[in-house]
Amino acid sequence: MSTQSTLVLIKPDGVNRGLIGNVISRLENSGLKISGIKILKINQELAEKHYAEHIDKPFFSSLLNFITSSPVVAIVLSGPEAISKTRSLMGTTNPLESAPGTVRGDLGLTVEKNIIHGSANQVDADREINLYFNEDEIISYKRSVDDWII
Ligand code: IDP
Ligand code: MG
Repeated sequence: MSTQSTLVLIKPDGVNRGLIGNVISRLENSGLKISGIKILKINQELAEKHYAEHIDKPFFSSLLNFITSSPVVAIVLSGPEAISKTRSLMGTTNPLESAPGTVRGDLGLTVEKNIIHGSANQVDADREINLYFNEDEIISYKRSVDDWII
């Protein structure tokens, strides 16, 4: 078990549907800790960097339109195995196949508008956190409840 940090986005559909609180509750309830949080509108340049791995996919331009269409909430989430734990709380990419109890399984219906992003691995997490946050925007702190979680 290693302590990790991961980047989460509540995508434009989640923000516009009023699901920010719902999604954050799910993440917080797991015991993971919010160490950075902001609302921002992703511009074209940031979107291209964020989704660079998908540049050749047929859905790339639609994905960029979607992710830049309206604000997102960006979160740095930290804790034991935060990267894979967050991915399992999110559910699989296509909400129609995501398990009930996951963010996408409970709240989504289509593969593009799937509410949440979470970094896939350690390399992506480090890269993505750097895209959205300056060092002084990430706060390391202890909660008294941590002793009951970790
Ligand atoms: P992930 O978000 O579960 O890691 P990726 O395969 O990395 O999934 O895809 C990034 C994002 O691109 C997805 O979350 C979704 O919003 C969008 N996407 C993925 N596959 C498709 C598709 O087949 N059609 C439209 N959009 C897609
Ligand atoms: Mg991905």
